[in-house]
Amino acid sequence: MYIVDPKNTTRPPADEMVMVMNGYDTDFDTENNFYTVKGIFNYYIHQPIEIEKDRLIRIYLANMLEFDQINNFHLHANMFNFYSSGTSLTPNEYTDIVTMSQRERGILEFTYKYPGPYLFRLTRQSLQKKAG
Ligand SMILES: [Cu+2]
Repeated sequence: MYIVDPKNTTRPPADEMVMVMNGYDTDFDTENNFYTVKGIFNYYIHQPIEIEKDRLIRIYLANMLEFDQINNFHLHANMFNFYSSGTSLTPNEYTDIVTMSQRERGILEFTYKYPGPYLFRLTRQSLQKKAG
């Protein structure tokens, strides 16, 4: 994924990640048999992504699905600001689900206040602190 920020503007500080939605046609019948985020089927069910409570999270999301015309992404127990194509600093909508056509991209921004069985596991340590 190639990210281009708007010229002369900056988004607020956040822990950022890239998510690419795709699928696998394992029997070559031009229909997907498995759907994934970042390539590994059901990976985040057992390995939730660690995020910091109340920290702004930014996901650069791309739908690279083949064969299916659309795909969607949703959060559990939370809402997010969605910036279609990521070309503006003003969100297009505040929602808990976004439906994207093939090759569509966008940016999600959200925070989590409460722990729960999500795609994300809340921690007190941010991703940036761990990386540094
Ligand atoms: Cu779900």
